[in-house]
Amino acid sequence: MKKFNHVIVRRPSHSLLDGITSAPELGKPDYDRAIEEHNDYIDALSRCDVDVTVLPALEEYPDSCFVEDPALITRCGAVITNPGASSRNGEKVEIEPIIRRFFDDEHIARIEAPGTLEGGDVMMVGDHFYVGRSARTNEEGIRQFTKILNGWHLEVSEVPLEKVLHLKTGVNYIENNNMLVSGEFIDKPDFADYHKIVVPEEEAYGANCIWVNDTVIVAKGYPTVLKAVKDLGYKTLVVDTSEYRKIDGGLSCLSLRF
Ligand code: CIR
Repeated sequence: MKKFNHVIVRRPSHSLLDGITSAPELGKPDYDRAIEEHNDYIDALSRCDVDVTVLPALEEYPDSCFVEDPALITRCGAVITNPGASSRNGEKVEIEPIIRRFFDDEHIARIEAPGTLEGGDVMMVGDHFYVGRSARTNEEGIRQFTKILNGWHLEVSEVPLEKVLHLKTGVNYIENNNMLVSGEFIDKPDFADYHKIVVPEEEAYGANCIWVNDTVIVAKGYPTVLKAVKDLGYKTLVVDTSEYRKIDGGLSCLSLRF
């Protein structure tokens, strides 16, 4: 099934080494390796029947390669978010002109202060959007987001987060009613009706897979996840994201898919 036509990615900057991290014990990302991994990521996406827009690096924003966070794109329109991390907030200004290449004024909405929201907290399941209430996405951001999406006849429901950074850090929908769940999401009633692939604790990072037009891209080094996805009959591609993991990033954060 072809659902996505476009993907937007942004090249990692040298300042990536100063990206926000909750795991300093993993060390700083290696820039050259991060570039190689980014090339492989673009290559994998290019094999999924989408056109890929590659944006230049932004040195002033260390986390700006995580292009999923400053915008959220639906089949009805785009939302420029208001990132809750202060060092990332200006990324919304940088992404807007790119979104304008694809959507006119009537189909672009914005989350305004005091509302905050980051795209990593939004998971699309058809026309239903789960939004995580997190350290980055607040109640007012969710209120505005719900109003915007309801205006486009799309549904929204809130999922409170307890431990992880973003909703999709721990739960990801790979179509056909299949959902990868780890940690705090395994028993959440919100996801009771899906076919759940329960990701073991030691592979929790691997729960962040992306479905792109019938191919599931899986992070390198998570064999249980890879096998479970393959067993469901999906085509898979594996991409190493080791350098992005060091600053809490993963496969979904590195692109906007629509
Ligand atoms: C941050 O803390 O904002 C970045 N270091 C990682 C962002 C990951 N984005 C995502 O999960 N959508």
